[in-house]
Amino acid sequence: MITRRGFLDTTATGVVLAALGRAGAAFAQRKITPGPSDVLIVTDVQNCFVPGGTLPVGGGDEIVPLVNRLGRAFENVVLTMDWHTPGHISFASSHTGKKPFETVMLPYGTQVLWPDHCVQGTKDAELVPGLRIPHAQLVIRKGYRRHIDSYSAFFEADGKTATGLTGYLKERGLKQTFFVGLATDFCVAWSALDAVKSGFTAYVIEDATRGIDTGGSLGKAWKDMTGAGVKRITSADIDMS
Ligand code: VGL
Ligand code: ZN
Repeated sequence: MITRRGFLDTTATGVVLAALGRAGAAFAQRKITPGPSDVLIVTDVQNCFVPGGTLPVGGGDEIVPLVNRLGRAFENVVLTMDWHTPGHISFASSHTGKKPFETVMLPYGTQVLWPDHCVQGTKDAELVPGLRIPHAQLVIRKGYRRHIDSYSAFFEADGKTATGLTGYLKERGLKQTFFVGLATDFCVAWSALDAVKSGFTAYVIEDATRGIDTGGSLGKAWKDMTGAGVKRITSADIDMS
């Protein structure tokens, strides 16, 4: 649900805009008030991706308070978890002579290789203890097949094996997806791109994400996302009052 603040707005912002006159009104930011068909998708806020974890994303822990605040503004929240088998194909340790952040060619395409991370059932794979969104309704685990990775919460890395999230969101009448979490350039970007492909509107709340940025991946991810129609916003665009 999108509301536009007007001249008759009696909030502090409205008063300031009224004082600025027409010029001010032109800059009036529309805020998004999350409603019943909006869903916040909290991507992989797990111990593995914050400092101290096995694949730490710089500043990954810094987003947690903001993610919690955003969570309170959304009645619908889905959590995702990267959830790999031991010896997963995305681990450099599964490929002789390969080091983390190198790539290999797999039947489904190029795979970046990672340190062993988010192994099923380990402390490393748990949601970060500071994450407080008790009303989250669904946890989607992904990347749980040994021979196929899944950055996206919608489709595994072959681009066609569905996780079930599309059906879940559609059956619940959820239409606008808002992404936060880790990492901007992998699981957040791939999920947001697939959300658009599956017919959802997709927003990425940039200040509630952090990127890995290996080999130019962060710049490429934003280019791909904005090119596909993913909306790049910040938490200031969301009405959290
Ligand atoms: C992720 C690399 C490997 C992510 C998951 O959550 O962005 N990145 N596995
Ligand atoms: Zn992974």
